[in-house]
Amino acid sequence: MKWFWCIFFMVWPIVAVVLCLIAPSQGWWFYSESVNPLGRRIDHLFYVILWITTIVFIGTQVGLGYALFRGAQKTDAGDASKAWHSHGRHDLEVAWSIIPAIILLFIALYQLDVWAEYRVTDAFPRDKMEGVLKRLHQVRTPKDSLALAEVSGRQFEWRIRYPGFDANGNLLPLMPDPQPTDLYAVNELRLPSGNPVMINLRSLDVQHSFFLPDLRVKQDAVPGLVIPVWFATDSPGSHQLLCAELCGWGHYKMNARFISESEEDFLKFLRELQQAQNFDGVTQASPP
Ligand SMILES: [Cu+2]
Repeated sequence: MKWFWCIFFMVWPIVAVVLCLIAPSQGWWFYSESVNPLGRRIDHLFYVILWITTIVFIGTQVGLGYALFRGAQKTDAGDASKAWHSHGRHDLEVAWSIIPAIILLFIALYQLDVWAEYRVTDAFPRDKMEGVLKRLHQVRTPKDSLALAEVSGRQFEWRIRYPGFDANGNLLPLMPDPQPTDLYAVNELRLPSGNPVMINLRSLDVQHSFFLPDLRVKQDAVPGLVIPVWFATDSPGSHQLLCAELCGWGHYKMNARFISESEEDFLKFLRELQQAQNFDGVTQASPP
């Protein structure tokens, strides 16, 4: 029976390691590469941690296999049914406390740059964002918001507020509070591609989570807070925008689209949105 358990406990780690080796070629970890440059760095962190845990897993399973194998061979005073007792080893216990502490410290320091760039507002790629805004806004002051849209989670949809245009057709900056000129959309977020862009994330009721899986962007929308979130896409495309927080019975309805497009197409979209929003059905030409 001892040999049965020895073999039983060794089979599953071997199956797990074989599955891990097959997984990358089958796309089981990630279905596709991230379209966001920062997302690819997050993927890299994932793989670094995966390799560390794989090596630790193989090491501990080999140790377990060795202990089971030795235990299966030993008997106490000729009685094969009795367990063999060991009182442990002090030097081994010190080693397996210090080594994990060093590994955790390495992971904590190794991911700091990505974390800071993702979450700390001072580390945001401000220059690149300013570049996009300067091309979109003819009139712009340094105090104006870096955000191009405000995204609000609400049971059960994503409400998007864009800045509108002034009387001369110039795009206005996004104000913290709603303006009469603002433009609105639901469940379709459009932003320029190719450069970092920022949104202000809010919640109008419960806690939601703004999730762009293709970009590896996930941020909770918390009632009472305005949270800046930035991301970028390499090229124009259509991506899923989900809510990743179980926020109520209609949580599944918060399945929206994020469309990244050229800056010209983004401005064209805003102008069409304005035309559709201002259409009174009588005096103006019908919107496209
Ligand atoms: Cu939600």
